Amino acid sequence: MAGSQRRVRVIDSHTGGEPTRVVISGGPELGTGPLAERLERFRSQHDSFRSAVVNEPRGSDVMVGALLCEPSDPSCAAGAIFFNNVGYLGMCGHGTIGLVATLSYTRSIEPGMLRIETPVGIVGAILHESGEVTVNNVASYRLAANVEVDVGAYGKIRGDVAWGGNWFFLVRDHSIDLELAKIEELTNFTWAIRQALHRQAVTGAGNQEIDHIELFGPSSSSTAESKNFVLCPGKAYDRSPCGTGTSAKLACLYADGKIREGQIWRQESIVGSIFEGSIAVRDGKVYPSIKGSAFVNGEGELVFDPRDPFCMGIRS
Ligand code: PYC
Repeated sequence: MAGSQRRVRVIDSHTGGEPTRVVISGGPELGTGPLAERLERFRSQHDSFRSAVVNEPRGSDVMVGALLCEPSDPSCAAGAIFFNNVGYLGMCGHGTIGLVATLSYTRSIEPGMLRIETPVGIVGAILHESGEVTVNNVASYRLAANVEVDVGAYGKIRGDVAWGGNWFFLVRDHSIDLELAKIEELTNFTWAIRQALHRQAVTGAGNQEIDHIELFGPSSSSTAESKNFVLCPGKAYDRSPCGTGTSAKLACLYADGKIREGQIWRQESIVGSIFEGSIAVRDGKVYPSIKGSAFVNGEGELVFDPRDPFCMGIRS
């Protein structure tokens, strides 16, 4: 029977508590061309593979997958398509840090600079001698400030719509403490905001759905400027400070004149992990950099047994 079982080699890591499962080999054949096109092939022809890798019983709602791909741009060391329990991510900051730590673990890269192709563009990364990783993200911007949404029983809530590689609704004004003990309340509140945005047709550019909701509050650590809670598209919360969410925050801070080029912004997550963010401005565009650490915590083969009724994951 072992001969008919498909095997998929993966390396697991976590970045500030948020897991990344990198598919090293055994993934679907997506052909060549830009990663945005290969992502569409992944979505339309191999979506069950996504579910098999990250959903229960092999994964969990919080697991983020990264399919390691041959880049179409020869200047890139690697390409990656990120995915989660319900679909695909344009970019993923914690996942890119996890990917770089994984490539270092497999000795595919040495400390220094590299470029990584993603479906939303090429991002830069620096693997520091310390093992920390800086991600130089895609250009990020605030699309709309102080947008009011009617969130039913929660009343009217105001927030900014911003792009950091994914679409975010960023809320400062709310009354829930950002504490792990309040996870259920935070999840219900942010899920209600997401549904309200959908009902009221508040979207990102080109009518793209805003599928990440980010709340801010004071940091519990004297070493961070702010703490966040980020609700991801599949209703799991980000254990890390969210690389693309911190990028969206940096773009809003810049738009408000609250951060200058090179200034450090430390973003604490709901579990207490910290990313160090800063921005560079080129041709009027804001390019965030996010520095953090990831640790490899697992390595192995996923076994796809055709007799297993849940072989391709439990899909909601
Ligand atoms: O770090 O960008 C991020 C991210 C997105 C979703 C989960 N993490």
